[in-house]
Amino acid sequence: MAKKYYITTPIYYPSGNWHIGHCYTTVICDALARFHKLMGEDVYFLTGTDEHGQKVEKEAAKRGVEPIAFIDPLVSELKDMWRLLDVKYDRFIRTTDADHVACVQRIYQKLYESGDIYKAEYSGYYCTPCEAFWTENQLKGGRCPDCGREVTLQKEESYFFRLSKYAPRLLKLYEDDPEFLQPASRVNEMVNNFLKAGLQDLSVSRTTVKWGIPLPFDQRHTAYVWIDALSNYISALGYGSGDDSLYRKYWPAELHLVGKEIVRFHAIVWPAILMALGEPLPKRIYGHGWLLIGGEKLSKSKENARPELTDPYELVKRYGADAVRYYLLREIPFGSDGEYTNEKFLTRINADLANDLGNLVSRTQAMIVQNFGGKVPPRGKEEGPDGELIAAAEGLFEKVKRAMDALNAPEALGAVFAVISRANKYIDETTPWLLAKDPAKRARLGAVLYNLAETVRIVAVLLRPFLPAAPGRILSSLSRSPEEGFDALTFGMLEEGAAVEKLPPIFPRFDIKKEIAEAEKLVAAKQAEQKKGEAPAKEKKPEIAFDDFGKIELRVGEVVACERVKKSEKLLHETVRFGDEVRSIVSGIAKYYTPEEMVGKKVVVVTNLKPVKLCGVLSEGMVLCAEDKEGKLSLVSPERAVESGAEVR
Ligand code: ME8
Repeated sequence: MAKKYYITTPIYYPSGNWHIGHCYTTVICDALARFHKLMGEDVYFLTGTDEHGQKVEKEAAKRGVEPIAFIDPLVSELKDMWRLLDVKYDRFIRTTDADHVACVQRIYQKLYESGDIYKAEYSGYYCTPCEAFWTENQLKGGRCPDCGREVTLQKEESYFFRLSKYAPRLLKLYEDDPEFLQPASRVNEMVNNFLKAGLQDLSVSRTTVKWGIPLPFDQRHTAYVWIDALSNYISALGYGSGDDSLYRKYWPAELHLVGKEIVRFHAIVWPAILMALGEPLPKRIYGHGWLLIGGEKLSKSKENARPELTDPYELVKRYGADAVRYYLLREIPFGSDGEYTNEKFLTRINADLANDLGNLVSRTQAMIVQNFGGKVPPRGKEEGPDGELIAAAEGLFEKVKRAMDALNAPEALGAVFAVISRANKYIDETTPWLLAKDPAKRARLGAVLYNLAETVRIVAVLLRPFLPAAPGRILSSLSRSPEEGFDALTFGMLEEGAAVEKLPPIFPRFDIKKEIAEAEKLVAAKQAEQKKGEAPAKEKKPEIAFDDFGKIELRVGEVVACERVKKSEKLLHETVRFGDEVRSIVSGIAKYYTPEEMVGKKVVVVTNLKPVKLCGVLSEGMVLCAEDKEGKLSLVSPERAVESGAEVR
């Protein structure tokens, strides 16, 4: 039976502004999944979106839409990005999927029944962007230790997970199984920063967040987003459902690949939950480094993700999926951070793809077409540097495999490109252009070109996990299947007489200066457009005399009744009391306040405006509001309690 290989990416926050830092984890997972499929293994590759929580709830409310209406287009964008980058997953899970919701509820129920979840009061610091709780000691200068942003003190009734109970087992796990969490530096981080000090029980429910999964035993509470999110790794396989065949087949996962900032959740909280459920633990968690810009994490919420330079859609459109994937897989030393610049990206793809690989392929094809009528020449006798090239090509699979077992795509690609360089050097050593001039050396020319074509074939097969497009085209040009697999890595399988086609350059060479100048131009144009779109600075009104101001009558009124104005989306009709007097007032605030919210509010009203009728309803005054940059209105109210009818001066 084929070996099982279950691999996961983290599930992404539906935040939009996707940048190439986001692509990093998933492109590596895709390369690993493709590699293991080519190894003949039974692979299941999972990715998806993490859709619940306060952040989404707030963003949706800001836009005046339901959370799901806010999320859906962002999820489509993310899926488009994976399609564009040729990422082939087996399932895209959304935490709003019904089967996931049911599974999370089952997990909570089970932990509640076993006593691992209990009710108490929560008091702690919450970082909304990171959806993470911190104790006072863990804060850095009073701020979130992960992102440096403000935290809020929260107190509420909450259910807790007995995380503290699992600290000794977690410590033992790290000791017994050095493979479990990698690289090793992350183990030290977990032990020194968290486990040594002892773990506190974890608050795993909220009453203040409505956009979440209701707990089955207490519907007033929703599940803490990280428990909801981590559960995706088993809910996607039907854990605990009527059909758990995928779970039985694929769990435990071979690898959870995650960014280093979320190792804490994966290496402490997740195994503890699985221990509490009595389920096996994933075999390996790897915390990779970040793509940096100017030394800082490339991040959607920071200014540094300048779209034209870091937008994967733009990059793939200009340079192709193979190039973007190659850069991500080759350039950043695995496990460490790597600085991203357009220059580094272009330099890397020019040097490796256009020059080294592109030249080897085109020179080999051209010489076979020119000298052998586009037919693979006979293999011939081995001599000179042949043995070294053949050994390099034949030994390549082992090197790539060793690197991929260590998840090290840069090393695997380094090995492939070392063989490509060896082959280019072989051309210089054997000088086939000179051999072609001497009819007596035709057999030798044939042998040299055979060795080159066969090296190109082997290299193409081994590039398949990393680059989804070019290797298939190279293989087809040698009359081989574009899907040629790892069972065809023996040197000498290319058949004499097979047709060889001369392809147009597979990777164009880019003029780096010109490309960068164009990207900068795009950024400037986009910024100018954004400026245009911004509301023009409000013109200052002319100065007025105090007497003019004195003509305006402002009074505090209390809203005693309120309803929507029929046939208008904008207007509310309020009945406002000023001492003994009651007035009818119409205001354009229906987008920002419900009629129920308005009743009982004290508002400031201009009471000597000439009455008008709005949508047929009499308005005898104007309620004052402040308007923010996005045009959102907030009522102006007296800061302390005052009687209705009080004058405002
Ligand atoms: O963390 N460089 O989601 P996310 C490298 N929903 N990788 C980067 C990066 C950068 N500059 N920026 C982001 C979450 N990433 C949670 C996960 S899993 C149960 C819940 C990576 O959308 C990041 O490290 O913030 C992570 O692996 C992935 O993008 C998704 O991050």
